[in-house]
Amino acid sequence: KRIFSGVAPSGTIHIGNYLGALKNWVKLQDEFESIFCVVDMHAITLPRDPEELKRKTLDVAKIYLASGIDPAKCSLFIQSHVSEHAELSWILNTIAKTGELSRMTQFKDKSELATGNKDLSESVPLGIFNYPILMAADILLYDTNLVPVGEDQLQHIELTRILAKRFNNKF
Ligand code: LTN
Repeated sequence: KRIFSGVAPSGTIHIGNYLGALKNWVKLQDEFESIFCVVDMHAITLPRDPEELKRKTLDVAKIYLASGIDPAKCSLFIQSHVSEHAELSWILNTIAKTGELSRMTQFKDKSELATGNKDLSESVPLGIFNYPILMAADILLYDTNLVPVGEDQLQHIELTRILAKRFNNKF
């Protein structure tokens, strides 16, 4: 079985990331064909300073290594270095629906944060809206069987399943 997971270099990585995700991944890499990714394209849904993004991207990679993620046991890479993530994301865009994306609770929360109000119709960056599609592309690109993520990501995983089924039905 193959697993895929990623951390975006957006905030500062902290002990919660280690306990919640990385510690678990270290064990999983012995059991599964593991793909771990620094999902830097997920970090540009809000404006970032380019130099800082570069630094944080490498910081996340270093923290993977420091936590015991072993490149001899898994695949470890930076999302933007593999252009197929963006390419599949576009294709999945063509079958996703605005309604289902609008219902994502993380979209609603983040939009409110970005705009400071509840009127989501104006000035919400499309990247926040599309975010779950890029995540679906990450997962589906590798025919992933299992995706170790926190509970806050369940809705995105469910959308991934829906998009995969819809794609297979249509094509
Ligand atoms: N959205 C996830 C990070 C993420 C991810 C992925 C996790 C991006 N792409 C693919 C698993 C699989 C988060 O915020 N934790």
